[in-house]
Amino acid sequence: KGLQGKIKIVALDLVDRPAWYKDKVYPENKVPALEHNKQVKGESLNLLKYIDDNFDGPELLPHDSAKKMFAEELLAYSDSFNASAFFSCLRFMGDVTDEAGCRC
Ligand SMILES: N[C@@H](CCC(=O)N[C@@H](CS)C(=O)NCC(=O)O)C(=O)O
Repeated sequence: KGLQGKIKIVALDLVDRPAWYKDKVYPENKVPALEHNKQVKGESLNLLKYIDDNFDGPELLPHDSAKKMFAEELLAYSDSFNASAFFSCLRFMGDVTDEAGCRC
């Protein structure tokens, strides 16, 4: 989208998240989040829509409704995958393959 000069990216270590992120930026304590016009917003899909609505440049989401639905399904799936599998695997909390519907 060409926003490198307009949006400053702040990388976080999710395994060792700094307290200021939850306390002062995004109480949900997840990434991504975007601070714009003194407001902090989260949720990847909402952020894609927000960025498309508020910044110039190529659209991040497709206009075609079938493709848009696919993008929403993909993000919903990646949410459940991340929640149940990815982070659990990282923390070695046991077998989560049934919950995630996959082998990791
Ligand atoms: N529904 C949220 C999910 C965000 C999310 O789960 N982010 C992960 C990283 S991909 C995270 O911050 N996980 C930290 C945690 O769950 O403790 C979105 O789509 O933005």
